Formats: sequence, C-alpha cells, structure tokens
Amino acid sequence: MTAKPLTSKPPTAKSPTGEPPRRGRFITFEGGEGAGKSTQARRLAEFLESRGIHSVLTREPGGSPGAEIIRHVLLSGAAEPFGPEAETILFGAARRDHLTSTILPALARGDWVICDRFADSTRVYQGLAGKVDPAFILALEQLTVGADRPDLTLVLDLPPKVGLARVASRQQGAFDRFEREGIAFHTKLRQGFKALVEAEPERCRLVDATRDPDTVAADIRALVLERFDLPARLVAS
Ligand code: T5A
Repeated sequence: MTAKPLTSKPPTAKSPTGEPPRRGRFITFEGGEGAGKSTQARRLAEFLESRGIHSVLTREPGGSPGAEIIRHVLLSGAAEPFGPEAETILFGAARRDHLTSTILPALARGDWVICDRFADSTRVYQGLAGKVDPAFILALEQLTVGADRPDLTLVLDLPPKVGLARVASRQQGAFDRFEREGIAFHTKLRQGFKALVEAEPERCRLVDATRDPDTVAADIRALVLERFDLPARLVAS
C-alpha cells in the first residue's frame, strides 16, 4: 500500500486552547486489536507510580464522562449507518472532551498521562485502513488536538491473526464494531501503524508485541528512559 502523508507539528509550550504549559509527559499506546496495549499501558503506569511518578491511565475512545458515552455509540455500531465521516467526527468530539476534561488538566498538574489509543488510531483506522480522506482527518485533528500531541507514542506490532486470536479467547468470540472487520482491514492497520512510525520517528517507536508481556514491558521501560532521559535508578527493575 502507498503511505499517505502523516506528518504533524510537535507540541509547543502553549496550547492553542489557552491551557497552561504542560509539565507532565504524555505517552500513548497504539496498534492493532489485541496487541497488548491495555496490558502494557497499565504496567507502565504502575511502574511509574512505583517510582514516585504520578500518572493518569486513560483510554480512547473514552477517558471522560462525555467521551465514554460516545465510546458506547461508536463501539456498539450505532453510528455506523451514518457513514465513516460521521464516525470520524464522533471520535474527534470524544477526543476533544477527553483532552479538555482529563488529559490537559493532568499534564498541567505535572502528572504523566498514559493513554490507550489516541489520534493515531483515527489516522490509521478511519484513514489509512478505512474510507476517510486523510486530509479530512488531519483537518479534524488540527481542530480537536492542535499542538497537544503526545510526547511519545509506542506502537505495539504483531500479526493481526495473533492479536485477533488473543481478543477472541478473551471475549469468547464476541467482537465489537472494528474487531468485526475482515483480515484485509486488519492487515492494512498493521501497515498503517508501521507507516506512521516511519513518518514520525522522533515521536513514535515500534515495539515487537509477539513476545511475552514481561519482555515487552522491559522494552517499553527502556524506551521511556531513552526518550525522557530519566535517571537509570528510576527505571531499573
Ligand atoms: N478506534 C479507536 C478507532 O477506530 N478510531 C479511533 O480513533 C480510536 C481511538 C477501541 C476500538 O475503537 C477503534 C479501535 C478499536 O477497535 P477497545 O475495546 O478499546 O476498542 O479495543 P482495543 O483498543 O483494540 O483493545 P483490546 O483490549 O482489544 O486490545 P489491547 O489493549 O491491545 O490488548 P490487551 O492488553 O487487552 O490484551 C488482549 C488479550 O491478550 C492478552 C491479554 O491478557 C488479553 O487477554 N495479552 C497477551 N497474550 C500473550 N502475550 C502478550 N504479550 C500479551 N499481552 C496481552
């Protein structure tokens, strides 16, 4: 598949929304279904807490009361009849509420925010693997996220069949709106996330998610250490 433009500007000190400069760090987890994002996001948050770094663990779609309502509309499939652009706008609306209600206040307090999926999921699910024009998605992202981009994005990579098998064994075969898409869609997702890492190497890191959870978690700790230049004593296990 041909990689489409995925570039965005890095965060600036001042948010266009007038929020105070962020003092905490903003880390997102991305990847296909069942890659282990929730598992690793939780483990990283627990690890940071154990080292005295207060962190807020959150997710998308959702992460604030209003966005959790939109999550239900999206994942139940209730918005699907309105078309992919309408679904994309709903992801954007949820993200805006999540940012202003949860993420930006936490960063302003000096907390770290660990978020299970963010705007890159819209770029890849609705854009690269979906049916929505990437220019539409980037314009919406500019409106809803602006400069409030993550400091670090960890993309968990594994073959879609492995991820879907993990989800199936956990949920006993009950799939949501996006999990129900065919294997061709999930293969495009994997390619799209890899293209994202190539397009933004300063922000994104690819993590081999086929390995056992402890090995993946150790890798992620090392990447966080490298990115934020934390003292080694903080990340040693
Ligand atoms: N979406 C989302 C969009 O289309 N656009 C957007 O903009 C956004 C934000 C969200 C859906 O919405 C779509 C993408 C999604 O389809 P969700 O329920 O939040 O739905 O689903 P996911 O984010 O995909 O989360 P999952 O729970 O399905 O997958 P995870 O979080 O990647 O995996 P996790 O950690 O829950 O693990 C899955 C299973 O595998 C095991 C776990 O114990 C669990 O049983 N596991 C491992 N097994 C072996 N080895 C490992 N290393 C393992 N790590 C975890």
